Amino acid sequence: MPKYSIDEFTPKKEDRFTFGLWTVGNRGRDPFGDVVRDAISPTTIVKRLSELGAYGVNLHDNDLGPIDATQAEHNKILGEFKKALNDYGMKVPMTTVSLFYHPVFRDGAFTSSDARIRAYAIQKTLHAIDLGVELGSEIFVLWGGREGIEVDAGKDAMEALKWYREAVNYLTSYVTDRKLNMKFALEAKPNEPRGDIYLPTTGHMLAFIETLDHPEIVGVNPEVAHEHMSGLNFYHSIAQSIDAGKLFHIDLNDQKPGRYDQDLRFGSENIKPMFFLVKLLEESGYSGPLHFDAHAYRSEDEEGVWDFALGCMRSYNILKSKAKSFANDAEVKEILAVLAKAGGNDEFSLDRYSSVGATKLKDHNFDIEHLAKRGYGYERLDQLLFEHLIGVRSGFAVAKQMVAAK
Ligand code: GCO
Ligand code: MN
Ligand code: MN
Repeated sequence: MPKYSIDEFTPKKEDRFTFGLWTVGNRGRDPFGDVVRDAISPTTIVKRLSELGAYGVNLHDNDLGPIDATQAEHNKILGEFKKALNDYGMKVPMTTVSLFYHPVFRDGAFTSSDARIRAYAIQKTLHAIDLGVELGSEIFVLWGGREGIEVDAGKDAMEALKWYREAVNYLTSYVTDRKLNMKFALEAKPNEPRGDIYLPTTGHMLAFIETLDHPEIVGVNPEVAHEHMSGLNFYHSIAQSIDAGKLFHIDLNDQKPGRYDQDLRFGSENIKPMFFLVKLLEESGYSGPLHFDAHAYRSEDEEGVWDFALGCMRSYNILKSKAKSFANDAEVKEILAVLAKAGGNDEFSLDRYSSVGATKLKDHNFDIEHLAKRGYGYERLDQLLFEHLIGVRSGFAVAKQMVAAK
């Protein structure tokens, strides 16, 4: 018996859902305890995710095979993996590189104080880019997990940024020189595993990108958990990324405030913020992959892992449907229309400066006492949103209202 009936929220390939091999493959190891689940082979992951309705899988260079695999071992693993992708109609839209797991990266990769390690990190990334190209990926994620410090006395932050920039410039030059169809997406995180990580938020990344040699092929890969760790509003970070034309990829998951990086099932904690996120992604026409960088609770066995994966995708589709019904709710529309009308017209053409306009604006007498008195109606609007999300105001109630409003 299927656990969930087939309904409008059942994931489909067209939904563009992807998971990292490392996400469903997470074995539950944490700093206090060992693995709790057996390894699941990449080919099984491809098969099971495809059956659940996912579009593809993403991977680090070392997710497929160990860092010290021989060429023959590597070819064998890659061959089996490609066959599974083909058999189950799965894509690999994004590839990334592990610059954090091996002890050689204990003081960072692109920002290691050791020039040999900085060079090795670039070499490892060049090979990972080649692997991504071979698998058909068009996005390469750079997550600088170890690019940071515990001891600022040991590393000059200006110097570290310079090394970081040199590395990204080297990689983008490689891609343009070899005419590879690959763009980069930089992923920020404020801390963990380092005490402090350089370029800690998506906003920092966006500013950094403008200082690069090839900014046109570099964007961001914001992660819900990471922005929430910084206490930021993820929806706002995504709006700014889209506004800058830089939302190349996204890491969906969830996070309780003030905790370590939890990478929880999408929608499991912050329902309202995730509602606005999904609404924005859908309404803005974002067409990249919807990637889940999350993992099942440590309490779960393998069955729980597939429940987790299906849950991520269903929750996205449920929020997508809620976003539509909220936008179409007659009462919500009315409140928004009243709000827009009460806001007056743009009689000063603020979208465009002119000298005459500035003189007119300077001379105008605003009745700020009157303006200061108005209320905005946000209480009622937010309560309607709550009722939508909780499910007491959907379907029938909204349809009835829409009829009444005609
Ligand atoms: C984290 C990170 C990682 C990266 C991934 C890609 O949870 O700390 O998000 O999961 O996204 O390793 O490099
Ligand atoms: Mn994370
Ligand atoms: Mn991530």
